[in-house]
Amino acid sequence: MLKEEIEQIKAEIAGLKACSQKEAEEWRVRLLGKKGEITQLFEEFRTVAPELKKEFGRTLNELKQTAMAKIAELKAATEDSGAQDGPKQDLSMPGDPKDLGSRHPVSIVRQEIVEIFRKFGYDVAEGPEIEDDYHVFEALNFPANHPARDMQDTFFVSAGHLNPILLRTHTSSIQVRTMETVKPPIRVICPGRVFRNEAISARAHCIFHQVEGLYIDEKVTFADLKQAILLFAREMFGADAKIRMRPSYFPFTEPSSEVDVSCNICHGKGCNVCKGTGWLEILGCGMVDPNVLKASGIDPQKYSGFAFGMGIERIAMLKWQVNDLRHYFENDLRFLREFSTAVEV
Ligand code: 2NM
Repeated sequence: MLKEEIEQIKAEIAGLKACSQKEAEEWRVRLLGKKGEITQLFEEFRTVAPELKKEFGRTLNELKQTAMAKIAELKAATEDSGAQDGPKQDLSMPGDPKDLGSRHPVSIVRQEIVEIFRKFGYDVAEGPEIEDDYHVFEALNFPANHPARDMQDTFFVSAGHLNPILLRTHTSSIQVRTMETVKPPIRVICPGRVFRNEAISARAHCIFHQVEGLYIDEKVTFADLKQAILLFAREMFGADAKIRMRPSYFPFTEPSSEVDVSCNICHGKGCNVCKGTGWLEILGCGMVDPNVLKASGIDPQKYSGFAFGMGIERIAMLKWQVNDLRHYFENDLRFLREFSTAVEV
């Protein structure tokens, strides 16, 4: 009797199939649960004659092992397939590393410059990269036949008009737009991309970035300009930075000046970065020409102001001793990764 039952269950186990974890578990309960078929056989086994116990005991145990192995197999096979069980994930696996990248050196320096002037009370203004001749040249006191108005130096979008459309060659056009719309006092800093028709070399590119500043109020003097630039240089290049001013010329300022900062590498002793002079040129500046104020509707009798402009790539080259401007535009990861720890991202 017992023998027949064992054979029957053995056959049943051999043909077992399950489509899900749930079904496999139902089979386990049916065979090996408290009231399961095999469990019942162990009950019956108690009544078996002592001389047969050895043999039956062995077959019964074998049956139990076979059932357990089969159930384990069914459970393993249905592990990933059961929609009702949800997908199985190994939560101990390490995550996918994400390459976050880092800020571009030009962005790092632009942000540094802008933050310094923001601290001084300047607002930040931006404007269009595609501009008209009026805002880039005419309102800024560039004479009609100034070379910058030539095709050689400026990218024209549509020439031949009274007021041609062009790519701005400096961000001063933003300042013109500010003067047109804001009543003094004006304190504004204008970062942006500018375009000049230059042959690309280690020192020049046809696209680069500028930050220009403008300060207009009653009784603004050259002494205010000098102090603003000195404080900027100390913030940017260190508390011991010194500046010197050389006379220069720009159409929109009178008088005009170029500014050098003491070389922060050799501290004035002379090295190959400052070419032995102890000084590095950082920006141009001057007192806003009365014609410029007048053109934008500001009374030069009542107001005066100073303006300044600097190339961001140039400052970044000095800061990190980069000797070729083209590195900033080529996006070579070996170069960009050099700056990944320069600031928090
Ligand atoms: C420079 C140098 C000197 C400048 C002038 C003006 C404006 F709009 F007020 F006339 N904006 N920026 C200026 C003056 C820019 O860059 C080397």
